[in-house]
Amino acid sequence: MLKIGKVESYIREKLKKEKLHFVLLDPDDVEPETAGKIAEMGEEIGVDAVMVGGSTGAEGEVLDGVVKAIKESSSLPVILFPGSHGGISRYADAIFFMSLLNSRNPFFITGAQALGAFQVKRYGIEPIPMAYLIVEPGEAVGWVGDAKPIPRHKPKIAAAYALAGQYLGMRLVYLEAGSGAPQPVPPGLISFVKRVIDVPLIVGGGIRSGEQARAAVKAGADIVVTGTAVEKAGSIERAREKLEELNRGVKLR
Ligand code: 1GP
Repeated sequence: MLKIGKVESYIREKLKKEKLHFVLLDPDDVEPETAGKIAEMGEEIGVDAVMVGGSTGAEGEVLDGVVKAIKESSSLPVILFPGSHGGISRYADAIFFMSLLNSRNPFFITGAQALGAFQVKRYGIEPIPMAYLIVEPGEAVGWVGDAKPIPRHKPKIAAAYALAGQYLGMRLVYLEAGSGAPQPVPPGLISFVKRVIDVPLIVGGGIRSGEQARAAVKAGADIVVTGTAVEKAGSIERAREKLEELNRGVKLR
């Protein structure tokens, strides 16, 4: 069995006490300097990890630059969130080794994973096996990943995929509405999935307010991911306010 590494242990330990908030930074949207500042603020505010990735252009030097800047300015774990095997950086701590289970294209289910596996091993990046499920509308990642997005009013389909992921050995399930989605994953769908699976549940896409973050947690999300709301806040000061608001939403008991 794949050993549980440092970052996954850190996540598991923290989850015994509280719900977690991960900030997603897309190297295609943020400069390394800004990424570093957001990570530094995130650490002060109580964010638990930084995810780095995106569906388009988050590769090579651009990706390395952002990962390095985050590592230099904070001690939060940096977890890669790759759009394909191109989304690997040797400077990251861990990688969500994810399979887009509801893609129509085998490349996103096992192909990119095979192409990236040796790189992950060579660089000693910690792989964390994760089932990745796209819920409507799916946004860019739904289109790029050739997904058949799960209808928002069909929680049972989401739960069936999530359970299949768990039975395939994946240790996390991620429900994704897509970055910048007009609405987050519906709370009813989150709670249905949560009732069926035993592994931690991650929810992201379209969460812009503390209230929405809170609603996701109340419905059963163990980890909430926010990206656009912080990245597009307009200034570093506003990004801090937004991060604080979102973090309060996740951490409030
Ligand atoms: C996208 O779930 C993440 O992969 C975050 O989405 O950018 O809408 O916060 P947002």
